[in-house]
Amino acid sequence: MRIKFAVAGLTAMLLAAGAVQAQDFKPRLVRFGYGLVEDSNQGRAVRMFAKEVEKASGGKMKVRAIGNASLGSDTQMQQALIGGAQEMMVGSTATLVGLSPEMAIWDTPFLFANTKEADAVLDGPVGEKVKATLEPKGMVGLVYWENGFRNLTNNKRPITKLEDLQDVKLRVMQNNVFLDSFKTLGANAVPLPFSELFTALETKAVDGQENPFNTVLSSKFYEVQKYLTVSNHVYSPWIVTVSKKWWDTLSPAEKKVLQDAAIKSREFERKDTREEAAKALAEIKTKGMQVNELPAAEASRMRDKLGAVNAGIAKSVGQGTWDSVQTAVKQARAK
Ligand code: TK8
Repeated sequence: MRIKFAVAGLTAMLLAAGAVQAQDFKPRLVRFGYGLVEDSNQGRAVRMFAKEVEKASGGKMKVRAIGNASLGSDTQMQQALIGGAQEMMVGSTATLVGLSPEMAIWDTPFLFANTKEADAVLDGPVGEKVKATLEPKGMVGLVYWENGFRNLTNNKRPITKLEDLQDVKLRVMQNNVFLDSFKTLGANAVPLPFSELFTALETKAVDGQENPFNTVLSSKFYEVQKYLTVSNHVYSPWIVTVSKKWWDTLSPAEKKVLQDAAIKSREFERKDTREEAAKALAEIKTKGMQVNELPAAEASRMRDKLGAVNAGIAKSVGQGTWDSVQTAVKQARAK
């Protein structure tokens, strides 16, 4: 009798353990930092990832989601990942260009016409190749998330034509492609970390900025910005990264939990971001911003002018990467 019960008990225990083999997981604390506020598409996806990792590791791996740039700006968090002082982060690929010049490929103005093209190229072989350039720099890239198509906001005037950008003091992300692009368009481009942006707008240290609708809403830029111009001038990816130093200490099972959860979070994040973006413009208007569409003819004038920065991007990323991205975009467009 006793033996029978003991065997039954043991079987139940094994079943409860399920696919999760306890010995494959150590207690781990994962500090996952991000720049936006908690109530944002970024925050929602980090929390979704956190839940998924805890569940899949049988509660062994605990992810602490730390938003609002509380752990530092994108570039500061990158340094913490490289040094092993922080385990994970998500941020703009644009802020990684200083470490990995290939990342500049995603800053090519008007590269993608829609999110279908972005998904196909980012998740395809070229996207993987660019992501892999982070490893020798001390970071492991897991997946790309959607930040989204960027649009202009400012306090000076509605941007209805190229010339309206003249002398607008515009905050840009800290990399040369963004700096050159907006200088080329005639703006007075000022590189600043995102974590300093709201205050810079509020104190009028800068006149404007550019980010997707979702961020204009979640970061409450409508409180300090008057005009929004729908320009869709570039698609911005976010990238989820892990400290390589820490990654190398993980078991294969632990790595798999992070990779699988990252893929699930990518699906969740893109869907959530797109749903929010679709409703965002109407909400931005109710918040009092004056919205205008950049006329197609003006968008193509901008595109022509920005052609001048493409040569610089090709040089930064290497002609091979430039060409394979162009080919991948064409293939996605033809589908
Ligand atoms: C958040 C940033 C942000 C980006 C920017 O940390 O800097 O404007 O669009 O999303 O990565």
